[in-house]
Amino acid sequence: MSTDGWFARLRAGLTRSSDRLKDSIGAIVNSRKLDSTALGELEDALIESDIGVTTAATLVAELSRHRFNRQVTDEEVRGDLAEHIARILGPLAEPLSPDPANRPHVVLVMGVNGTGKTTTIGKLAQHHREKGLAVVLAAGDTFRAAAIEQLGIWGRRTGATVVSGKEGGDPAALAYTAYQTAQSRDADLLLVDTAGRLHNKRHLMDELVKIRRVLGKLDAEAPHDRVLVVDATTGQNAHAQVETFRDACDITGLIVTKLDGSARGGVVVGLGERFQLPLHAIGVGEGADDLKPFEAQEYARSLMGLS
Ligand SMILES: Nc1nc2c(ncn2[C@@H]2O[C@H](COP(=O)(O)OP(=O)(O)OP(=O)(O)O)[C@@H](O)[C@H]2O)c(=O)[nH]1
Ligand SMILES: [Mg+2]
Repeated sequence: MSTDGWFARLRAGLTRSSDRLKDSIGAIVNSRKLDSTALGELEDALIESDIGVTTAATLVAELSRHRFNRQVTDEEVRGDLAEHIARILGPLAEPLSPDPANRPHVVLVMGVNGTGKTTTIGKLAQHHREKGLAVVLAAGDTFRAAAIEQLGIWGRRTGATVVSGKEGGDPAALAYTAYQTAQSRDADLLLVDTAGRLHNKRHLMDELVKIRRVLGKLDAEAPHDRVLVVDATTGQNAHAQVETFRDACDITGLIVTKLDGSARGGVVVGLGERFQLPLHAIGVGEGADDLKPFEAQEYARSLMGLS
């Protein structure tokens, strides 16, 4: 899809977030001076949009440096905020790109239940298949039979090879087999799906650590990317998820899904500023083409309802 098309889609997807911000910023600013009361109210509005307490304070401090006690329009305020947000997130925008030296390049995809892991793997498979890469998918969520079937559908749809085992099987053993399959086929990319829900969180983390350890036996650097998928609609809860997975699984980057239609699209800003992890991509729908590389300026302007 063209860049313009994507931008329009993202802007449409973030409408619920941006409308809320537009309304509240409009009501606060509405051709009055940007004094400390107005700045305080702006900070509250940013917090309510899930940007996060610390980040909202940073943004308002920046705004105050340039505009304190000046007469401003709400569009100027949104423009300034978008610029500051783009500056925070710009250095974090880093597409997921398999290193051709890795045969295969292994991406372990993690996240709590329902965030969009399996769908994201399908979208990544689609994207890399279109670029001509040989892709293998490992059905590492052995907890549910439906999860194995769901990945199988993505495999058929994208022409990726799917390696799956029995329901209840050992995911680490499955990942091991999938790696061997990928290697024997000289595949470029191995995407490993994992369960989101197990008997408890400890169990889940232990399992992920084990998958990582087993893959590391085949290639000391594998899994090369350890990606956490978070769902934007969970808002501030996403922070706790990043913290947990970072500590247990040493995650190397984030993908944020469901930015379409969420009123909590601001969460990306706070996550970026706080964790300083690469933002690989964002999900803006359920379809195969609905994953796009993260672009800071495009996102920031969409969030602020600017074209
Ligand atoms: N609107 C929207 N829906 C999405 C997006 N990504 C995933 N979904 C939907 O979210 C639901 C859950 O997606 P899955 O990919 O099954 O999530 P999962 O993390 O694999 O879930 P578990 O395996 O149960 O942990 C599905 O209905 C997806 O179609 C997105 O970017 N936007
Ligand atoms: Mg899944």
